[in-house]
Amino acid sequence: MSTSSWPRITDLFTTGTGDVALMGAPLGLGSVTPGRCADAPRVVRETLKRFSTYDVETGRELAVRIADKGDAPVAELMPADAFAPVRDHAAHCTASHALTLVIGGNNAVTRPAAHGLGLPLSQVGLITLDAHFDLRGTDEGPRNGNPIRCLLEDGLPGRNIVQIGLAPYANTAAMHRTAKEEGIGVITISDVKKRGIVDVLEDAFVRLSHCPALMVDFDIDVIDRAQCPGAPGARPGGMPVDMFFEAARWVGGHRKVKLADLTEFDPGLDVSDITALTAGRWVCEMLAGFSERT
Ligand SMILES: [Mn+2]
Repeated sequence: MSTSSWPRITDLFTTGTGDVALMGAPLGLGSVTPGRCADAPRVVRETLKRFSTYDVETGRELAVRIADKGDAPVAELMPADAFAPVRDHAAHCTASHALTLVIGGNNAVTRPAAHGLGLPLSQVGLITLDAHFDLRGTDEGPRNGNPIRCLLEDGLPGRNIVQIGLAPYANTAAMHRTAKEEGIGVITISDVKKRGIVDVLEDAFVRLSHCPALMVDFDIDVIDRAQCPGAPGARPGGMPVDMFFEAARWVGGHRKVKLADLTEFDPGLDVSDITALTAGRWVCEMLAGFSERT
């Protein structure tokens, strides 16, 4: 199949000015469960060759130009040392693009990515789709289990945060208490399944209406493990993958969203490319949402 007869998402990549910036943050060290999250940006770019630009559901052809801004040089670094490189790489992207997609890396990339918006944290709203609060202690420095705690300590107000998809028996009572005390919005996975993701996201955007800029952390472990084997933290009973895609398209469509990250994809755990193809489709859905921005 030639490029011309089967246009691929990768054909939308440009070395010139793009509408959307894509960057990798191959941070693999500092995970609660050691693994190969650092390989994810490479695998996602490779997998994007398997996606066409045509959405048969809407009859629309994607025509967004994607500026591939390469990877932040963090593959061998611990999260503390990766902070400045990821922040600066993200800042370079967000300064000249309406939307930046950050392919992690473990969830420790979310903290520097938030700083990469280049705004005071008081003006930043953060939505997480994640099975976990990520409020572990910071005694041993930043890790993939504590980016939200780190951001609170950095000065991100709890009322600027909404966490969606929290899983039972995957978090502690102390974390839940902290989230409530800090004013974080908490929506469990069963709440999302009952209400639907768009209803939940609409509420989250109202709650964060005081924030001029939003970022969304898509921790892929929010997805049901059977549909997402390549994420160490994913559990049975998680979010249906269709709901994850619906969320990506909806979020991508909103002007206030300046950055979205996809974290915790570990290609070393993947089965039959399920998670790689999920990550690739996430990029497509973010782009489709972006295309519909008004
Ligand atoms: Mn997480």
